[in-house]
Amino acid sequence: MHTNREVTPEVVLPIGVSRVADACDRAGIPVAVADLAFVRDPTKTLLKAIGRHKPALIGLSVRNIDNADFRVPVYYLPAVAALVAAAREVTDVPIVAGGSGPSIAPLAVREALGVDTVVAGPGESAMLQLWGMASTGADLPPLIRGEEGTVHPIPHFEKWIDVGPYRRRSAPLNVQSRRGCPFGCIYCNYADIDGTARYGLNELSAVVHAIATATDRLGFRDVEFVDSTFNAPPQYTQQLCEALARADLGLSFQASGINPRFANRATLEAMKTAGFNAVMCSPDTASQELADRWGKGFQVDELATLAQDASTLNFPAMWSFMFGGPGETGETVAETLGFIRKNIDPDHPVMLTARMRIYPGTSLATTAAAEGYPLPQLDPNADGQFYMSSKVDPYWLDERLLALQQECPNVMFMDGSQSKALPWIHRARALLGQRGPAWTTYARTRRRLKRFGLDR
Ligand code: B12
Ligand code: SF4
Repeated sequence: MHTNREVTPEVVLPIGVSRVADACDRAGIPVAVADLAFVRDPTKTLLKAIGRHKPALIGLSVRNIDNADFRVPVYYLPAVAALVAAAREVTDVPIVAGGSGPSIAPLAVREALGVDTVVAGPGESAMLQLWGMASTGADLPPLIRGEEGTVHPIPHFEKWIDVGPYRRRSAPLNVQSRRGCPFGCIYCNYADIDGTARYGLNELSAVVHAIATATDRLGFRDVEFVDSTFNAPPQYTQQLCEALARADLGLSFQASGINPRFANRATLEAMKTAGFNAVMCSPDTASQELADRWGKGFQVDELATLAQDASTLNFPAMWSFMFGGPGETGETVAETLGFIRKNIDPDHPVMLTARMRIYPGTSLATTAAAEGYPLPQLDPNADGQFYMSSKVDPYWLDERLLALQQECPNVMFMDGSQSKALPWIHRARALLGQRGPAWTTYARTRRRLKRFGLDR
């Protein structure tokens, strides 16, 4: 069952659950997927699906725990827990939860949802194991860790869900070419979700073939790489771009997770030639001291070159900076703000966040605990769930960020991406056949609004 109903900043095709369903299908296990993303009454849809398919095991895909946004926090798990409770009313078959949410805090999510078992990491082989146990009537363990296994770049979405509503909301087709990230930034849990910190690279020909055939079958023209880092390892990225360029599929590509360390001009050029029309880059800081301390693995001059190259190559880029992490001081805040003003193209959106969400198992959680923060909770509204450096006055910081956001039309806060207008903008863009992410027009739109005095 696909439980993610979030529609901002964009709807996302359920790649994880579709991949798990594919794995069960390949193993000869009968599967059906209930997609709750757009239904009016998710409980009703769920109960109807249970009545119709009479499952022997129910698997829930849980993507988001929360939105990691200090200003406007959203906690997603209570809605999923309500679904579990409703299912329990009509069936006593085991209920399993997997996805990035359960991978981040497996046993806490198990408790919050009231499910029997959680799968941490990749779910393909884990679900087969659980099916094996359930079929023999054995008790399922509370937690099972998924193995890395083969990365299937694009699942057979159409076998499990109706992709039409996603396409009509401008969702790109998501593809994963590699798993894992070895960088180890202090707040990051991607290695837990991917089940590995080492890169698990897919065959280039398999990735290109999957993209060519899936876009053909499903009618998507925008394709988004959901790899934890897209441009590392650099040689693989270069070869992937060359292979995409050779295939000349007439598609638009996007990628997030661009690490400035390897994003040289040649990489950007190769991406452009391949058909990339947008990238998201999260340097988080432009202070060298903090980049080192936060484990970001890049030099600030590499970041400056990347910003310049993206600008001169006219390559739409969205930047994300996070303030208030360990070691942040007034000086480092000023450094990063100065960098944004000086180096980021005024047409490229910059997303600002103040305070770091503390997820369990990260080195940030250890730092926070040593400084007296309460234990990490799933609910972002609980006290002390966002880290703030004691060397910065939070009010001063918020004022500085607000001043930048008001001064620069390309600067936004994270909650800007939760705007209620966004779903309508996505639909309009799909109707007009516009390609690429909606944020590419953010700065221009705000400049226009400012001219007419309509911008706050
Ligand atoms: C790419 C990405 C995005 C892109 C998505 C683009 C797209 N077209 O899909 C964008 C930038 C739009 C985005 C937005 C958001 N994202 Co995001 N995103 C990611 C990222 C990097 C990859 C996700 C992905 O597709 N992975 C590939 C798939 C194949 O893996 P998977 O879904 O995890 O599935 C595997 C397992 O989890 C498991 N599994 C999945 N389902 C099931 C079901 C069962 C039954 C079982 C057994 C197993 C299982 O098996 C699968 C196959 O191996 C992850 C970080 C990461 N490395 O996972 C964050 C991540 C998923 N995002 C996150 C968040 C918070 C968000 C936002 C809420 C941020 C915001 N405030 O706007 C939004 C929400 C968007 C939405 N509508 O839900 C969090 C979610 C966890 C949390 N903190 O609560 C993550 C983990 C980042 C983080 N560490 O905080 N995101
Ligand atoms: S580079 Fe990105 S994915 Fe890798 S550890 Fe850092 S934040 Fe996580």
